[in-house]
Amino acid sequence: MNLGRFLAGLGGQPDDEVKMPDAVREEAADALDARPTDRSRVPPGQWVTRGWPVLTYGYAPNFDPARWDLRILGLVENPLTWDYETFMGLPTKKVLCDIHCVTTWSLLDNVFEGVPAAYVAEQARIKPEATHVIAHAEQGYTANLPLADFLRDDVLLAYKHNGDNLSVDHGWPLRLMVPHLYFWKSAKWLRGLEFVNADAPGFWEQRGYHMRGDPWTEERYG
Ligand SMILES: Nc1nc2c(c(=O)[nH]1)N[C@H]1C(S)=C(S)[C@@H](COP(=O)(O)O)O[C@H]1N2
Ligand SMILES: [Mo]
Repeated sequence: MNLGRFLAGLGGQPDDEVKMPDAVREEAADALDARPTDRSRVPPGQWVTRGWPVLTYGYAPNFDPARWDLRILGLVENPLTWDYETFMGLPTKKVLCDIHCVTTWSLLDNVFEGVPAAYVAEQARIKPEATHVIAHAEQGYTANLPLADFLRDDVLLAYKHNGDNLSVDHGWPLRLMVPHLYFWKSAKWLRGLEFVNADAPGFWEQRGYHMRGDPWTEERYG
């Protein structure tokens, strides 16, 4: 959580952050950490983090808007390739959600903004035989998910978090956000969505993670 935003919420200005004596800053941070956590929002085996860790296999790729595209392919009536400018003009929405990582941290109260997955599915016109989606990211990272999970109205192709553009480490320019499943399903640096008629394990699923990954029933390993 951003201390400036926290203080602004208390009636101060974000600018106070730079002028604030250390003791005051620490007190404010302690007050923030003492906020009671609503345990009913934390799945079993998870603990709440205040910061947002980075978990990347490999390294964050370079982004060149001139070469970037997003492909919607597989079992669709209308395969699509969006360039960066066109994609950024698509309708967006904001989703308030919690993140649950299989490594046991949860980050509550995130506002992500991006293009709804359901909008993408509607534009591409999914064929009735499609049952699953494979998210394709830079450097060959993939994640599989059931079509029904993809089509939920809180799933986004996201590029903003709490009002700011995603950082490169968190997936800029685009990541999938599937808040109701463990976070490895939310592929960073998303470049394609492939609709298929059989489930097939993605990057982490091939390495032992669960094919679906529901945090509430602890679907951690397959
Ligand atoms: N392309 C790509 N997407 C990825 C990953 C990755 O290594 N590469 N890691 C996954 C895992 S295991 C997690 S927990 C989250 C971490 O996202 P964060 O670094 O923004 O916290 O991204 C997921 N998406
Ligand atoms: Mo993860």
